[in-house]
Formats: sequence, C-alpha cells, structure tokens
Amino acid sequence: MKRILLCLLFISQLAFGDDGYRLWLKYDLIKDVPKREAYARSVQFIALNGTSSILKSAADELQMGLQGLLGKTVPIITNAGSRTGGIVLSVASAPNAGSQTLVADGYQLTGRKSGNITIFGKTDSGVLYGAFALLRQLQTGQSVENLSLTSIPKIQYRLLNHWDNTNGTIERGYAGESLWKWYELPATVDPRYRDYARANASLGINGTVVNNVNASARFMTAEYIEKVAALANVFRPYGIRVYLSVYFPAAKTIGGLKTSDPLDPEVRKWWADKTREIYTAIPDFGGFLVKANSEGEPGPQDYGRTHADGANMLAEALKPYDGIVMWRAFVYKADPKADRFKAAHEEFTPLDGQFDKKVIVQVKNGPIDFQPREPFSPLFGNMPKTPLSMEFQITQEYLGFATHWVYEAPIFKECLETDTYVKGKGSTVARVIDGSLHQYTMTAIAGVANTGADRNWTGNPMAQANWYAYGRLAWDHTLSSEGIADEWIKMTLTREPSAVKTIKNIMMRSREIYVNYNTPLGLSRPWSGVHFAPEPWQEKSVRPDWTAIYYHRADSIGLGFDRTATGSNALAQYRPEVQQQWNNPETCPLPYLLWFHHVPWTKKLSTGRTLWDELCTRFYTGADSVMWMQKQWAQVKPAVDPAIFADVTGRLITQHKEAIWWRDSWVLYLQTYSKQPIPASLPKPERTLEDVKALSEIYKLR
Ligand code: GCW
Repeated sequence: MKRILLCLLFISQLAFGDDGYRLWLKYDLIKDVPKREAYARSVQFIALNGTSSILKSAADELQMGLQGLLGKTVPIITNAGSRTGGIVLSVASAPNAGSQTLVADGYQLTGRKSGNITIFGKTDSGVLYGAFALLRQLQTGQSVENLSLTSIPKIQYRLLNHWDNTNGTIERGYAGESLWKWYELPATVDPRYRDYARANASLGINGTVVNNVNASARFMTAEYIEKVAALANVFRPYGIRVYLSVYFPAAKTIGGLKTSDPLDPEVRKWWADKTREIYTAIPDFGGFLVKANSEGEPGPQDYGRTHADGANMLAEALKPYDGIVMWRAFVYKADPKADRFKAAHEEFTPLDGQFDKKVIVQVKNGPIDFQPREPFSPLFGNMPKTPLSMEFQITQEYLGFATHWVYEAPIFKECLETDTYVKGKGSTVARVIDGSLHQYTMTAIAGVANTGADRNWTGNPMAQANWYAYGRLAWDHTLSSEGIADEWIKMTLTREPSAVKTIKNIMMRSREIYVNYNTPLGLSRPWSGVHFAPEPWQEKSVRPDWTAIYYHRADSIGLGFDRTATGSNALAQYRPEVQQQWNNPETCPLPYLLWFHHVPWTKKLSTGRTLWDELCTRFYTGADSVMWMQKQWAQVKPAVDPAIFADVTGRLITQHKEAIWWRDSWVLYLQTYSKQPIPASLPKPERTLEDVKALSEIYKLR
C-alpha cells in the first residue's frame, strides 16, 4: 500500500511538477546511492538532550530532512551514551572553535569518521542554525566526515521587513497577498507560518517586522496585538522574534490623547503602557520600527521635536524589556530646489550622539531609493556614535517586479564592499554595519521582503534566490554572490554540474543586464507611480521631486544630475577619497557617471563612444542579453523540474518584451533632447515615442 502511495505521489509530481513551495528546503532523495549510503552511516540517530522548543525544532528539522534526503527515519534519542555514528546536539561552547569563540548564535559542526557529528551552539538558536548548516552540507553534496565548520553571525539583528497592510495587500509586493491572514488570526493559524519560520531560520534570520512602515495604528490595538502574538507563538520555536512598525501619532489616534508630542508626559505614559501590554502578550517582542516625517507620514517634527526625541520616547517605553527601536533615516522634503540625495545626511548627522542606546538608525543602502544601481548612502560612516543598520530591498520594486530575473546578491555585496574611507582605507560599509568600525553596541540589517501568498512565495521562482541571498549575507557578509548562488541552485533547482554552471552564470550577469536596459550609466528612476512602466517623460506629479525629469535632468546639452561643487555638491558628504573617485567626469566609473555629472550628449567616454552612442549601445545590449538568458535557460531543461522550467521560460519571454519597452522609451524620449540618430549598427525602434507613451498610460489605468 505504502509503495502504491509513494508511486502515486511520484507520478503526481511528474504530472504537476514542482510548485516551488518547499523553497531551498526540498530534501529530495539523494540520487547518488554510494553517497546516500555514506551519509546514512554517519547519521543513525539524533541525540537531543534538552527540551526547549528551539532545540526540538532543530531535531525535528534534521529528522524531516534526513527522511527526505536519505529515505530513512532517523530516530531522535535523548542521550547518545557511548553510541557513535549519529548527530549530537549540544548547547555548549565548542571545544575547538579556535580563534573564533562561539558567540551569540554561532555554531560549530565537528565530526569524526568513527565518532559522532556534534552540532555545538552556545545558544539553542545556535544549535538550530547548525542543524540547518548540516542539512545544507548534505543538500549540496558535501562530505560530513571529518567535519570542522565554525560559523558566527557578523550582525546581531537579522530581520525581514514586511510592508504588509491590515487589508491583506502588500506595498510593493509582487507575489500575491500578504502571508498574514489578519482576518483569521488569532483563532486560525495557517500552517504556512511555520514554513515561513523554517525558511528564515535556515538562513539565520532572527526577526521579522510584520507590518508596513507606512503603518496602520490598528497594530497597536488589543485586537491586533493578539493576532501578532499568535504569529509570535509560531515563530518562537525557530528563534524568530516579531517586531511592529509604529504609526507615530497612535497615542492620539487610538489613545484618545490631544497630542502625540514625544515630550508630552501623557504621551510617554501611553507608550509605556502600550509597550507593557505588548510584552504581556508577546514576552519576547523585538521592538519597534518607525518611518516618521517621511513621505507624508507624521512624526516628531510635527511638534517641533527631532527624530532623536521621537526615537528616545519609544526607547524609554522599551527600557524594562529586551527590545529595540529601529528608526528609519529615509526622509526628504518636497523641495524642487533641494537634492533628495543629501536629505538623510543633512537631517541625521547633526543628531549623532543624541539617540538612546536602545535606538538603531536604519539606513537604505543608497541615498535615494533602492535603484538598480546606487552609490552607497553617505550616512554610512558619518554617525560614529549612533549604531546604523542597513536596509536592503529584496522585493523588486525597481527591478521589474516578478517578471524580471535579477539576482540581487551582487547589489548587496557592491554596497557592503564599498570603502567609505572614514577611518582610512578598508572602512567598508560592511564594517560600519557589523559594528567593527565604530564599535557599535548593537548591529542590525533589514531586508524588505519579497514574499507573498503565491504558492511559490516569491512569484518568480528565481526570486527565491534573493530571499536566500539576503539571509545568507545578513549572517555573513563575506560570503560571495557566486558561492551563495551555487548553494541555492543545488538546494533548489538541480545538482547537475553543467546546469548549475549555466544557471549561476545567468544569475551572476542578470543584474548588469537589467541595469543596461533599465538605468544604464548611473540613470535613476524613482519617479512617482507603480515603478514598473517606463515614464522618463514624466513632468508632473503631486510632488516636484517625484517627477522623472527631477532625476535625469535631460536637456539640450546633456543628461545626468550634477552633484559636484558646480551642482548640488552632494559629493561633499563623502570622504575626499570617495569624492576623488566620483567627482571628475573624465575618471568617474561609468556605472556612476550620471549620478554625479551632467554630461554632454557628444562627450566621448572611456569606451570611445559618445554619451549618446554609449547609452543606445547599452539599452540595446541589455535588451538583447535577455535573449541570451533565454537561450542559456533553454539548455538546462533536462536538469530542472518541468513546471519550474516552463514558469521561468514564460517570464523570460515577458522580460524580453518589457526590456524592449524600456529601451524604446528611454531612447525615443532622450532622442528628443540629444537630437542624434541611433547608431547605424543598431536597429531603429519599431514604434514611436507616442506609441510608448500610450503604452505607459494604459498601464496606469485601473
Ligand atoms: O521606495 C519608496 C516606496 C514606498 C515605500 C518607501 C519607504 C513603504 O516607493 O512604497 O513605502 O520607499 O521605504 O518608506
């Protein structure tokens, strides 16, 4: 009977394919029999001497993983005694961690051929992360004999930020509705919440902000605290704490007070009481995330107070508890004459040293807004007395939503590895946020999630890699983009060597390809709207700094935003060594050129082409490269699941169409200023500027 069932299951898998639900935790049977048998000899039992729910999760995950990978049930026992040939979970300092002491949630895997594999962690969570690391060894086909692997997270708070609303929608979400079914909670708890927690724990993510930073005050009501507590109960056994985004005037809107002035004693009391109420329901609550005085959200400045006043009020409310305030630095005023690039630095650097020690200031990787390529935010390095955390965006707001395949690890790495020079050479952004540069007392990183209720979590199956890569880098920013891709492919798609190589190659080139057809040479496009359709012509918007022309500054002379001393002088916010790299249009690396310079159309670039010709070349090469992606992907057909293959194939067709749409829109629009022909070697767009404008208008219709 069992056989028939298994058979049916297999056939149904073949017929319907892989729906992507299991992410990188697939645990499919290892096909290489000798390897499988070798693994099986090393993992005959799981010894768990402890009762905490986190340790139990570790043992259960191992058991489930081994069942799938090896096709056998490995028993969980309480004490290994003198037995060998099993896995021992041990909450203890590892005996030979070498120079690396096992701190925080680090783990060590040790194994000897004739002994046991021991997973050491100083904390229960450390053991859980070690269990996932051991499974990863098996999933990626590595040996578990003579294991000696120590890994320690470089950043303390590793969070996802969900921009999810009470009505089930997700701001900038492209994978369906919110995972959180607020209407059903707390009584109905979707089993999917647990799989969400497992996926995050497998990466070392230890916190999640469940609601949008454009926050609803409802999350501070008893009704919602109860719902959030139900989620926290599911996440706790996976070492994940919940956090909430705060609507700053909540004391007024739901508390009934006359003000939400952070210096008002009644307001402070309201927050202290509210915080106590939250901790009563969620004893391990993580803390608050705040977007204030930004893009219309209210904040302390409405009362003539500073960001520090606002943050410190919440820190005071959190004082009795182990919680923190993450205060966002994403602020800018609607001033057409100002340079939005400079706003966060201008507002926050004067406050350095004024924040409570429970406050961390959360800074987006770039000074503007998650562009396909952006220089690092000049705040990094310039607030030595205030812990700064990194906010990356995993969801593809500016990266083509769920139809474009863009592997983001290179975006994250590019920022982390850039040198700020604030304490001389080697003062990378990574060293700012991991605290080693300024000896921060607290370190954190956040990724704006790309998950939704779509069966495969991320819409585009390839976008799962971005969730994965963010988590792995949050744990250890020194990992390479390529190494992470390699792991992910092997765990998620295939272990067939040539297919792994081909897919990795597509992934590693995908971001540059996107930049080429979308925003080459340092163009940016944070203009208003849904951030999908090209509208470089956009001149009107509710705010002057939400138009396209504000950013690209195209005119009859040239293109780009002059941020040197002759322009906004935003460059002055960086150290001289950084300025030197970017302030001369002759030597500024081409990927950053138009971020800092207004360049004449006819100017010869280092490629030997004029600006105009170079732009056209990049737009065309970018769009053509999507065909290269298609051809490469076609080659891996025999090695990947048919459903996933078909899904990605379809998306690549759309991506190509849309890449041409972007190319044509930019080229035809910019041509009205450059007044230059498209280089003879390139085909002319098959449509007119009016055609592409009409397309974008249609896109905006409901
Ligand atoms: O990039 C902009 C987005 C907004 C977002 C905002 C922010 C949550 O377009 O949708 O709001 O950034 O980060 O606060």
